[in-house]
Amino acid sequence: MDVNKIVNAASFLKEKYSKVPKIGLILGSGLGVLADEIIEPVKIPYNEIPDFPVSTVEGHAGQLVFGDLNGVDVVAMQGRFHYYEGYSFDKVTFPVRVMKELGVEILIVTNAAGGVNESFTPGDLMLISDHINNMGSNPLIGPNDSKLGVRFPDMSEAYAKDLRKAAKEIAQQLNINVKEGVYVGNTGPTYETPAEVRLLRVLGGDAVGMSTVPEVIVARHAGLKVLGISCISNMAAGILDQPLNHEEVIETTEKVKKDFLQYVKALVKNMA
Ligand code: R1P
Repeated sequence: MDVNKIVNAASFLKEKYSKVPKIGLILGSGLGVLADEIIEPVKIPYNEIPDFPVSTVEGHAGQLVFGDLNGVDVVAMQGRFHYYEGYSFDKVTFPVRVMKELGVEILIVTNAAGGVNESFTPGDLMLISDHINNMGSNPLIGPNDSKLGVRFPDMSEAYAKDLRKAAKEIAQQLNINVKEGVYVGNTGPTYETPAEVRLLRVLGGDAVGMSTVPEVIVARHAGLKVLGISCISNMAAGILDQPLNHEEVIETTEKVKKDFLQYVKALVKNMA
């Protein structure tokens, strides 16, 4: 990871938005609507930001949105990058490095995920308690720049306990039913086979997707606190007798929009 590129991208963004965002949000498939809630938004398309990749997946708009979300200065990624798009892990996680450089302290990472835990229902929100890196590699492989973080980062609390505790309390106050579980990150772009889903369940996975894990590893390396939320967009393969497709993923996120928006806005306010 080239520190100069991180500083350069952050300097470019600081010229467009002079306040310091305290919270960064990565909005998953179909969940980008949250950025539309930002007041007086400053929107910067990814293709204008030096060294930023561009979004290629449906449901990922492809811009950074800075501004006030429920009284808090934030920066939101309306669209994320995935390893299966052909981007290196360095590219996939570059925005997290840039957020850190901008002054972000807390990262809220969201995604659409398949339910592996059979007690889940499509449309459930799940707080990520932990993750399993099943992507066959790690974004920190390569020389370590100690300016960015330590060589061997601790991952015993990848998703901050205090943030999760507060998030559970807020869900109760809002009367939103929020599950908790382990997210498994696969590379995709294929959805899993039924046999793979059975394996992931044995391994302790509750939900599965193709993102989040590299971003969270880099966020922890950079010293950011992380809260993760999955939207269970469908049941993973083999649980229901039906094929999976991305349209259904987007449709389900559309259905939970109201709860998701209300919940994340309340979380942001509480964190500030
Ligand atoms: C598959 O439908 C897509 O939805 C999820 C998967 O990771 C995959 O990209 O997207 P997000 O993880 O970006 O929410």
